[in-house]
Order: sequence, then structure tokens, then C-alpha cells
Amino acid sequence: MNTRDTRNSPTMMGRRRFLISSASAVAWLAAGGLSGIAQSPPPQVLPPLPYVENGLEPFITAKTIGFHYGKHHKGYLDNLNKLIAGTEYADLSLEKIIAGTAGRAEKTAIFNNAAQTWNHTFYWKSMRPKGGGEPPAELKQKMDASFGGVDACKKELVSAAVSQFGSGWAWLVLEGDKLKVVKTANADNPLTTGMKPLLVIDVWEHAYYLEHQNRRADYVNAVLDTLINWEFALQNAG
Ligand code: MN3
Repeated sequence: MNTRDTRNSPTMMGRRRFLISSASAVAWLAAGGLSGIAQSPPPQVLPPLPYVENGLEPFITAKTIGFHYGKHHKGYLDNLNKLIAGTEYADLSLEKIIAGTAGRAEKTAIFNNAAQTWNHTFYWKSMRPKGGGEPPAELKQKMDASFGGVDACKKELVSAAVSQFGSGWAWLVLEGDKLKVVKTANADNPLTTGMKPLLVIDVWEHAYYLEHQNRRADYVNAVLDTLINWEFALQNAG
């Protein structure tokens, strides 16, 4: 795969891509950039799972985690490290790689693998054994103010997760001081539109198919009722 930077290409296409990428970066910076987002410095490595592989059973089995973490997540990370070796991205934090490649057609492979690496690390932390239940008071207060209650917030998360056509992610984010639910397709990530991710649910089929087959709503409800890590969301809101 050609990973050379083509920004200086004399062709019109190269020039057009450069203009698009500049506009995207400017919009991103204007929206707040990486302020308040913890950085993952180089080199990019696979972080340990925050629990044992069978820690989310019975709703997400060790078999699913074994493939999802050990093959999918690791695969994105390994691809990313191959793609950035010897490039300007090798010495950047994962977050800066994502920001620097978002919306740039010639950097799609780096963006996809960087964002998928980030999204999965964030997803593992968004769950915990014996999760779910009532959110901490401070988060509950924000949910009341933004959605009219915890159940309304959960309902929006289910709706976003179920209505995402094809592969993607359902996120609880902070935009300014307001909580919002957003969905993204494929590798896309709300960091690049100036929002602060608080938690995420992976709705790619590989996340739930072994246990729930085509019943995505069952998986999402199980995550929200029994696995979601509200404390992690509150930490990220700080
Ligand atoms: Mn996944």
C-alpha cells in the first residue's frame, strides 16, 4: 500500500484533496481540537483488557472477546503500526494520528486503523463485570438535564445503536456541557467533530453475533442493563 503523503502532488486531484483536508482540520481545531482528551503516546501497543476474557459472561462470552480483542482489535493495531512505520505519524499520539488523517481520502487506511484501535480500547473500558445499574449521581444529574432522565438516555442509546445501518458505533458524548447520543459508521469517531466521547457501544456484527446473531437490540440492552460502566463515562466527563 502506498502510504506516501501526496499533499504536494501537482495534480488537480492532489490539490483538491489538500484543500478538503485543510478545511477538515480547521473545522476540527475550531471545534475544540483535542482539548481535555487523554493522549495515547507512541509507540502504539495493545492495552490490556480491563477484565478477564470471561468477565462479561454470559452476555458477551470469552469466545467473542477472544476474537474481538485478540484478532480484531489487535489486527487494527498491527495494521496501523505497519502503515505508520517510518512516516510522520510514527511519533504522534493515537489521538493526533486520528485528527491528522480524518477526512483525508489519501489517508483513509491510516485513519480507519487508528480510529478502530482507539474505539476498541474505549469500548472495553465502557463495560465492566457487574456493570449497569444506576449511574453515579453527578452523571444522573447530567442525564436528567440533557435527556429528561436515565431511561430516556438509555432509550436514545438503544435507538442509535439499532438504527445504525451496517457497521458502526453508538456513543454517549459531551458537546459543550450537554450530553448527546450520536452514532458513527465504520471507524468514525466523534473526536473529529469536536465532541468528547464518554462511552461507546460497538455495533459491528463481530461484537455480538456469536451470542445474539441478528438480534442487535438484545445485545445493546444487555450491555446497558448489565455491563455498562457509568463510572468510566463520568470520569471522561470531568
Ligand atoms: Mn469491534
